[in-house]
Amino acid sequence: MLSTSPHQELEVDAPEHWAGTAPVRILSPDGSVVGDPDVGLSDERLRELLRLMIRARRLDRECMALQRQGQLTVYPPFEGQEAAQIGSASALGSDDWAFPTFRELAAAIVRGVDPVQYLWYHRGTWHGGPYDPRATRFGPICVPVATQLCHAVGVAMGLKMDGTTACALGYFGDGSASEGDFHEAANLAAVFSAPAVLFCQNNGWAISVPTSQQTAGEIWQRAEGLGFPGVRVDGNDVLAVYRVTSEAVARARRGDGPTLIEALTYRLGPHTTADDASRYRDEGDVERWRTYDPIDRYRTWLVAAGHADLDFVASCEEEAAQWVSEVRAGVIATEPPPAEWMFDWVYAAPPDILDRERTEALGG
Ligand SMILES: Cc1ncc(C[n+]2csc(CCOP(=O)(O)OP(=O)(O)O)c2C)c(N)n1
Ligand SMILES: [Mg+2]
Repeated sequence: MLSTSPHQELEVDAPEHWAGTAPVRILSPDGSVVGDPDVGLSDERLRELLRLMIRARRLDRECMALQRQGQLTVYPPFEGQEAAQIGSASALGSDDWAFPTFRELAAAIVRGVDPVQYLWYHRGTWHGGPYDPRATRFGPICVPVATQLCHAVGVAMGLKMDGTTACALGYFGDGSASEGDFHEAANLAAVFSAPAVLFCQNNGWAISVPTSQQTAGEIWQRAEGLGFPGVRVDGNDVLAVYRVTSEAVARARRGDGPTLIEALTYRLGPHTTADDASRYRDEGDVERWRTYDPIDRYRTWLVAAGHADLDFVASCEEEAAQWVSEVRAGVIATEPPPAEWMFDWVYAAPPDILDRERTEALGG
């Protein structure tokens, strides 16, 4: 039992190793093993985690380049957060839902979202619904911070009312944890025992505000006050992230309610391509976090433990390079939609000013 509420006889069933303040960790930054590495995945699925992380990083860097070349309007990079996103998204089943922020392209890849369609959002080709969220159960890209947690908890409650055993995972950041929507969603999830996983990627920053100026306490510990378990995990350790998320998903499926996960990670890049992070942070911190690289750590272990060889690693790199060049070509080939779509589907009876603008823009 991790916590009890003094007001209700609320018993919380959570894995023993969630207790304590040290983050759950299986692999050290140098790839050595400090926890049980058997997370219940076959060799093939263990290799898949590496393959996906390599793909994700290549794609993220390509997106930065595409933005600098004028092919994307703005882009929020996730470099450094690959393990947090891929470990967590890989723990979901196809019936589960995920609700992203604007920085979860790596999680989107795991869910099977078409990356070209995803990037239409950043190309400014569509107003915000580029892919069909129902097809992969991956919610729309969500910029108003923490609002997606309300969607996640609402869907989780719906999945429960429908009598399914599926759950909904909502991603959010350290900065989003200060929003009312976080508290409201978390409290509602607790009171209704919703099958929800609230997954915080504490990447050290909310644009230029460091976590130390965001909260005086620990984000994962807020769960206890709301009556459900919270757990802190090394967010750069893909195995540990997979394990705690799987456990949270299992709790949700059993009907034991929500879990708050705080994955400690780091945003190696700028907030977005519109941000110059050198104006507010020390390059030394970035260099230090590079030594905690999630991909290096996992690859080192995977090869040392005999789950993969160097040929496999090389094939992942080659395959990712090819895949990313196809995504690039798909993005560049995407033409803007017809200009009249800007005016359609807003008003049944458009006001005069919109009619005038329509005539001005389209001619005739
Ligand atoms: C409701 C709302 N307020 C402000 C913003 C502007 N904004 C965009 S991202 C961001 C910081 C988010 O930080 P965090 O939740 O830590 O996520 P990260 O960017 O680190 O992934 C802010 C304040 C917004 N998008 N939505
Ligand atoms: Mg953040």
